[in-house]
Amino acid sequence: EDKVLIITGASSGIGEATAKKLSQDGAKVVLMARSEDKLKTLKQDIENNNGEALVISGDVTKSDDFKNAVQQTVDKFGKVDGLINNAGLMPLSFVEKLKTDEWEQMVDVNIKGVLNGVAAVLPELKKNKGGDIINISSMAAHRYFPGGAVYCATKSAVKMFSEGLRQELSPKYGINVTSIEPGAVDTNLTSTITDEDIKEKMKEMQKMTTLESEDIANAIHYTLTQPARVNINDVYIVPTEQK
Ligand code: NJP
Repeated sequence: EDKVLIITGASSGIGEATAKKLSQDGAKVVLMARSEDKLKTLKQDIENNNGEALVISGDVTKSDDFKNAVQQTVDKFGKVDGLINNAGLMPLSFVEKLKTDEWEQMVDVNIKGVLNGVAAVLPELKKNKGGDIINISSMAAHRYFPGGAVYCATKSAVKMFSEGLRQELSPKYGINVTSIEPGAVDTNLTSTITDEDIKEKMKEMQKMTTLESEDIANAIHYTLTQPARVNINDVYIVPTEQK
């Protein structure tokens, strides 16, 4: 498909796998994250497989970075068809440890990052009279897990914001909105955890067979390739071993 799609957090994990999957199917992918070197390597890889990609070094917590990303996308490809709000952090900890800087980071990236993205891209999607917004929420939007009080709260916010967006935008502008809610996926997401108690608990979890980033990329691809009349509201996808 000939869609132009901005993917945040494209420098690793789910974002990287999604960029590869969508570009293999003909989408022009705009790779946004802070690690420019990793994005350049990914762009090369995509181009080696006959795909097209644009690298945007940017921080989703900065609304100007997002506005710049949208402008650069329009300059290069002439339009924006969709946004995959995937960038996220998960520095889990128990609330009583009061790791307030980490709470703030999660609120900034996981929630404000999504809002910044929608604000930047919406004028373009309205102009096109259609498009796709895919927000990566989590299984954590449905249930608490140890150390996840703040993370779960941010992902619940993303899920509910997605539903509000869908109801406001889908009937009026034909902009389809989806919340993707994965269980455990084998990525670098746990690398931001500083709480030693949680790191111990994570070792237990890591014995479980998890999903691969490609499984989520496939779900995103499915969502994006439905006819315009179909809105996939939520994709709740977990490893078979996860309760
Ligand atoms: O994690 P990881 P995932 N501005 O760490 C980027 C959700 N999820 O692929 O800026 C811009 O490999 C960072 O890039 P960089 C999860 O909550 C996951 O698992 O270069 N980008 C990197 O590319 C998250 O929303 C699981 O450091 C920023 C990316 O985010 C999404 O899946 C389960 C940024 C993180 O890649 C992708 O995470 C679940 C910023 N300020 C939901 N800060 C799971 N893995 O189990 C970070 O339910 N990034």
